[in-house]
Amino acid sequence: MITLHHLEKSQSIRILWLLEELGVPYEVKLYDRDPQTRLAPAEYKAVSPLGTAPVITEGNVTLAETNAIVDYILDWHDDGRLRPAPGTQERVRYLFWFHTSQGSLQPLLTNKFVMMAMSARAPFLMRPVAKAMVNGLDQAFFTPRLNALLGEIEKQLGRTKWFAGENLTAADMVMGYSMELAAHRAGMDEANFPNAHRFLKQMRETPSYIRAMEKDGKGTILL
Ligand SMILES: N[C@@H](CCC(=O)N[C@@H](CS)C(=O)NCC(=O)O)C(=O)O
Repeated sequence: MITLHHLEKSQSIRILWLLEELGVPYEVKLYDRDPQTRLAPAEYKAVSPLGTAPVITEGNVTLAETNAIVDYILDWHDDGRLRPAPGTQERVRYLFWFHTSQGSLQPLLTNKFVMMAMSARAPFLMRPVAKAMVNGLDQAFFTPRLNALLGEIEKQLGRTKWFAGENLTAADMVMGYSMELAAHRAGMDEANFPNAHRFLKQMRETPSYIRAMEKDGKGTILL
């Protein structure tokens, strides 16, 4: 049986949602973040070589990396709904958004926040310099790339109910967490991104997502 090692307020919520949606038997082990560092605790880091969330274990398999875990679970438990068939337009959109989430959107968001936090924590006298460097990088790199991506998200969700088409797929499950983050921390507000916010509402009202949030038990997925 799959065990999901679930770190609070982390990308691991996507795997909890996937398992709930598929209705397969699984076990969940809950871990809180270290209160000082806000990173995963030592017992979590001991589970996999990378020490990052999410991680699953099953028999002699230990697997990290969100999208690898999604594909592993779907390889065993795919009921034909969550990965559209090859050769369809849904499949093309699915591939793009499934990989865009972890290949572009999430790294842009994570790196931007790490840079911001770094400049805020710089020693007092260095802070103006650190802030100027981070702002320069943000304007030149993070903001233009993020804006282009958020614009594409908004257009896609103006055309289709979910990312790949009219039905929920695993692309929505991985995009969902990054979308919450973008809405709360990267200026993806409702006035300018109404389709993205319709998606978020629809996600939060999906029964399997509600069950995943109940299992998580923290009431929020954001740090
Ligand atoms: N690309 C990795 C990123 C994993 C990652 O950075 N997870 C964060 C949680 S959102 C984490 O483990 N943070 C705690 C830590 O680094 O100790 C994935 O998709 O699994």
